[in-house]
Amino acid sequence: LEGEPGEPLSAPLIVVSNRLPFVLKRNANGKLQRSHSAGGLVTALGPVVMDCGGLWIGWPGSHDVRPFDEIPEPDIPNSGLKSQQVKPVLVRQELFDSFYNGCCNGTFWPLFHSMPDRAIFSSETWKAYQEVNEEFALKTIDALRQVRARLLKEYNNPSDDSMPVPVVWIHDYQLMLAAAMIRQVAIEENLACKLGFFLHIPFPSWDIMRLFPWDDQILEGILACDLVGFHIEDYCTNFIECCQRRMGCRVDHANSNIEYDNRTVHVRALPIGIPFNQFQQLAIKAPRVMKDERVVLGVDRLDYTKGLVQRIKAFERLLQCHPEHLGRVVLMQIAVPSRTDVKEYKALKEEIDQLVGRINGRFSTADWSPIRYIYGCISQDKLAAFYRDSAVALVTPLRDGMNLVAKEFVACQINENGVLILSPFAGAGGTMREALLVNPYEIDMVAETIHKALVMDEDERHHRMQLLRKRESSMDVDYWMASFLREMDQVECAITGPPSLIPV
Ligand code: GDG
Repeated sequence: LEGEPGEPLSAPLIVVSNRLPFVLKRNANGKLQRSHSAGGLVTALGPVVMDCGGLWIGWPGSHDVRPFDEIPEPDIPNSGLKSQQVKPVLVRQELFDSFYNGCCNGTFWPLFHSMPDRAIFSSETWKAYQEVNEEFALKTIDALRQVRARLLKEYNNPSDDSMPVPVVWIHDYQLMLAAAMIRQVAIEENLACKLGFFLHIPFPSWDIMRLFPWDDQILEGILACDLVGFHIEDYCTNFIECCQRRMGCRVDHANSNIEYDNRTVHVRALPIGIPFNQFQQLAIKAPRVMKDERVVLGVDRLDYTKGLVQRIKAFERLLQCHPEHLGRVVLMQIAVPSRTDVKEYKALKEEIDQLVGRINGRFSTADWSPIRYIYGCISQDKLAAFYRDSAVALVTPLRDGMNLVAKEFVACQINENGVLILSPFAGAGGTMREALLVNPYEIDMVAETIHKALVMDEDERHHRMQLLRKRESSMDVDYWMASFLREMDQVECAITGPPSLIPV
């Protein structure tokens, strides 16, 4: 992406995501400070945005930021985006809550995970969703104007063919309408750009999607993009079918392209990866944190899609049916608090608290308890040590876009001793074929699969883990990002017209 000196500048990238790659907080003196977030997306995209002089648009994680506040520079030089590269979207707290807790997490999260009974359909929160998407779109338009002004300055001739076309990359279910609004203004103002969208959660089937009263507007929003990426083929198929049946789109199945509004929308399966080397290095360095016991590990945000209740019940069934594991094996479940102000998440926490208490009461002895349950977040170093030293990882969501935990476990398995148990209902279940796949709803079968993993011979464990590690190390998060941007490169810019000569 980065142009060599003397070469034309490569395409500036504008990333649009619900959250900025850091959180803004005030310190004791009332000064705004950045606290860094260590997610894979940030690690992969941050340096690209930095190097191409791009921009990142998102909510700064706090309502305590006045629009005129400067975004503070990162404390460590070169460790993050410059303040001019960040455009915070600031929305009234009440509106943001209605958008985020209401529409995003109360409607789209359950619906897109094929759990329509949990979804709330409300015209009020839908309106908030539209308004907040508009705010993001307006900031993106500002960013496009800024980028165009810079390009016009750098290229003396505005009709120079080698002038790069800015790429806008929108992320996830919080921002499914933004592209339509961006395209409309970009056409009006002749702001050449390419629009891309990646959905990090599953895309549901037509039968589920059609339950949403304003499904056509969502589809229109996504179809405003030139490139649409999903984790796996199944989600592409669902999206394409929705576009055919609801919007009457013509589809070129052989090339996975949709014709819409006299344009071609490219639909691609681009499975996300993790920063494999980073996790592997953490695992090499991290000191031991566990005692001499065999650990079955679960790591999840506390969310009903992750199948925690079913998993804990399956572990109970294991102890009941295979008492040889009593006193020897421990289920270590890390549950990261998530969406704690939503009623359903509070109820789920209570259910898990009770379940863990009952099972520990049933099986514990003076020097052993079957379940170690951590409700909280642990450091990445510790997490890497847990991944490295566990005998089994239980990744059994009821539904999950991809699931990064399965991949991080594999990256940290430097001794190749562990076994991955995986749900076929996670995107990862489609590619991590050497894992033991099991239906999370079938509790007896999950118990038997844990048993199988615990007694699996060393050769088989090594063989499976080696293959899993090989795939994830080559298809890491950088590979994913480069694949998306390569696809974008091949897409034609549908907003043509020579750039305006009037600098904005
Ligand atoms: C969405 C989609 C898709 C967890 N506990 C701790 C901790 N974590 C980190 C893990 C992992 C991340 O949280 C969870 O990622 P997942 O992929 O499992 O799940 P979602 O948050 O639901 O993410 C998902 C993903 O987007 C990417 O496209 O795979 O399907 O739902 O990275 O490491 N990190 C630390 N301490 C913890 O206690 N430090």
